[in-house]
Amino acid sequence: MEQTFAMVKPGAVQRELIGEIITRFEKKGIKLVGLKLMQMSEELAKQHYAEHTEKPFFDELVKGITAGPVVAMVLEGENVINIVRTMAGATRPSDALPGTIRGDYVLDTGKNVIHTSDSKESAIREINLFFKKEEIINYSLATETWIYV
Ligand code: DAT
Ligand code: MG
Repeated sequence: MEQTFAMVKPGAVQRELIGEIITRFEKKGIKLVGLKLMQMSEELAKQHYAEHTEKPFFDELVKGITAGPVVAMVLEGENVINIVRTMAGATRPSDALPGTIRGDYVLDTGKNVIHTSDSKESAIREINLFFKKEEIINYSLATETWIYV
């Protein structure tokens, strides 16, 4: 089964949106297989956002993601990489549709409440960056037979 990485950013923790965001994934039928509240170091932030090193907003990005605790998670389900990304909504607030997390809670690109992996390669890289193997739990949910054909 496919896995992806998602993170409730510091602003969303401060706005008390952790439950709201996780609830959306649970209601969709996506399984949480890894979950932790943590304070990211500057080093981890730079690694996580390595693809953006040369961008003009990179320093602001690192500062923002380390400004307070985040909630990191590994989510599992069919096509979960694309589905979670779609549920998060577009990067640009004016493109983020209502019903998506960003569409419902974001006005500024720099305070966009959630991170989600954008590809299979990113998902693997990010899961390994944030979670040890033993922190990812393999288990069944009784509801799975009602979620999958
Ligand atoms: P996403 O988080 O949708 O994958 P991204 O990978 O292009 O978006 O950028 C990472 C984060 O950087 C994004 O969540 C918010 C910030 N960001 C992106 N573009 C920005 C911009 N033009 N100005 C300020 N921050 C930006
Ligand atoms: Mg991205």
